[in-house]
Amino acid sequence: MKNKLLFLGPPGAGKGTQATLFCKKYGLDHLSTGDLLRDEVSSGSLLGLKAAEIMNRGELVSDELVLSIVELRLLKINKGWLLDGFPRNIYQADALKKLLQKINQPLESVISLKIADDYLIKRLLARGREDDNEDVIINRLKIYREKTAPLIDLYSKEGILESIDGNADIDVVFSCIEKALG
Ligand code: B4P
Repeated sequence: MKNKLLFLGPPGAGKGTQATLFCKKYGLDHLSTGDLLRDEVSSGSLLGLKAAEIMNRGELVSDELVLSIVELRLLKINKGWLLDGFPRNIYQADALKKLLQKINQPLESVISLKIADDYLIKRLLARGREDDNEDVIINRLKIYREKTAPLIDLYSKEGILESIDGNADIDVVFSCIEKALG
C-alpha cells in the first residue's frame, strides 16, 4: 500500500472523514491543515484569532501560516503520512514539492474526491461547524474552484492522480480508495 498520500476535494467531499479512517487502519500520520488551524484557534493565540476570522469567511488562511505549521510537522515524521486539505493552491503545492525533496519523501499518490455542489452544501449544512452556513459554503466552493481545483490538473500531469466518486456511502468510498492505492 502506498503511504505518502494527499487527499484533495471540495469542502465537504469527505477528505477528513476518509483520511481519519485510512490513517487509523494503515497507521499513517494524519496531517489535516483544517484541524491544525482549528487547534490554533482553540488555543486563543493571536495567530489563531486571525485565522478564525478568515476561516469564518470561507477564505484561505495565509500561505505563510499554513506552511510554517506543515513544515514543522513533516520534518518530525518518519513513517507514512497523509496530507488532508493541503496544498490548497499552486503556491502551496510548489512549496510542498520543495519540502518533500528536502526530506527525500516524494508524494506517491493523490486521491481526488469528486462530488456535485448540491450534495456538498447539504452535507455541510447538516454538519453545522462555525464555517458551515450557506453564504460561507458558497464562498468556500468558489475559492476551491479558483485556487484548489487547478491542482487536479497538476497532479494528473504528474501521473499520480486517482479520481474517486465521493457521492456514495462512507464505507463504499473507503473501499474505492483502498483499491486505488493497493
Ligand atoms: P477543512 O478542515 O479542510 O474542511 P473541509 O474542506 O470543509 O471538509 P472535508 O472535505 O474534510 O469534509 P469532511 O470529511 O469533514 O477546511 C476548513 C477551512 O480551513 C478552510 O475553509 C480554510 O479557511 C482553512 N484551511 C484549511 N487548510 C488550508 C490550507 N492548506 N490553506 C489555507 N487555508 C486552509 O465531511 C464533511 C461532512 O460530510 C461531515 O459531516 C461528514 O460526516 C459528512 N460526510 C463525509 N463523507 C460522507 C459520505 N460519504 N456520505 C455522507 N456524508 C458524508
